Amino acid sequence: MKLSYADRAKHCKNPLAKHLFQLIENKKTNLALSADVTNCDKLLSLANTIGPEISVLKTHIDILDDFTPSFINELQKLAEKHQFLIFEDRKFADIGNTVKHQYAGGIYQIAEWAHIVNAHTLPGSGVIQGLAEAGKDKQRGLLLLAQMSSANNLLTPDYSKKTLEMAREFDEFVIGFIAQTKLSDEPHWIYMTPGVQLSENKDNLGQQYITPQKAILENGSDIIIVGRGIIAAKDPVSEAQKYRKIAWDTYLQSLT
Ligand code: S5P
Repeated sequence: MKLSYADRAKHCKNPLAKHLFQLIENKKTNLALSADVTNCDKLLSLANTIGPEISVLKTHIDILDDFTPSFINELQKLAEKHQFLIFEDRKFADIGNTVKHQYAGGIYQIAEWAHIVNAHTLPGSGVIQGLAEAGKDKQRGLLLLAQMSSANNLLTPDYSKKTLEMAREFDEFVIGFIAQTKLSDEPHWIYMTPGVQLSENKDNLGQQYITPQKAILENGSDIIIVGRGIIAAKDPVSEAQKYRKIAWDTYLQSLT
């Protein structure tokens, strides 16, 4: 029998992973919003209106045209108000020393505000060690990219398997994976799946979509990440509610 999110919280070494499982269970939402807009006010407005529907809000801070440090304070207030975690989708992919600076410093100071970040394992485990040096004491969590949604990507099954092995070495900081399918039955890993829309679809730049049902029920994902499926809809709030209900009902179905 599949464990509930609440049961899985008990297996986590990383306090943030524990908190996220509990948050999902309490708020009853396994939906993440990918808030890929280029304007701060637009992002804050999405966070405020869709915040009640989600457990995680994913940002690409470097696509904002009008970023100022005060934007972060506003976003943090909304994360507190609506109880969601902030995931900066930075996809770190360099040697440990460089990613440590990219994570902690620069104009974005990501480690100060992003509960979750992600990294490619291509450079080897130094990328995880470098990020852990800047994030572990702040009780942050790292997701490793084990698979991607885009066509012709180079993340082979062997690469995914080695990514899982690397994660196991650093299971106090790594909380799970960006993946299309679950990689193992260890209950503490959190699987977040992007490339999700209501129908199997593609965009014209290589993105490939699967449905929430396929992601959660067939592929064993925990959290679906939805961007344009919600933000490009006529009514993003009601669309988010629709995705939330489908994702939660599918999770409940997966428990039976
Ligand atoms: O494999 C991946 C990994 C990620 S993090 N495929 C992805 O699409 N993403 C991200 O998820 C991507 O950077 C974008 O922010 C989001 C998908 O957006 P959508 O509009 O296609 O739903």
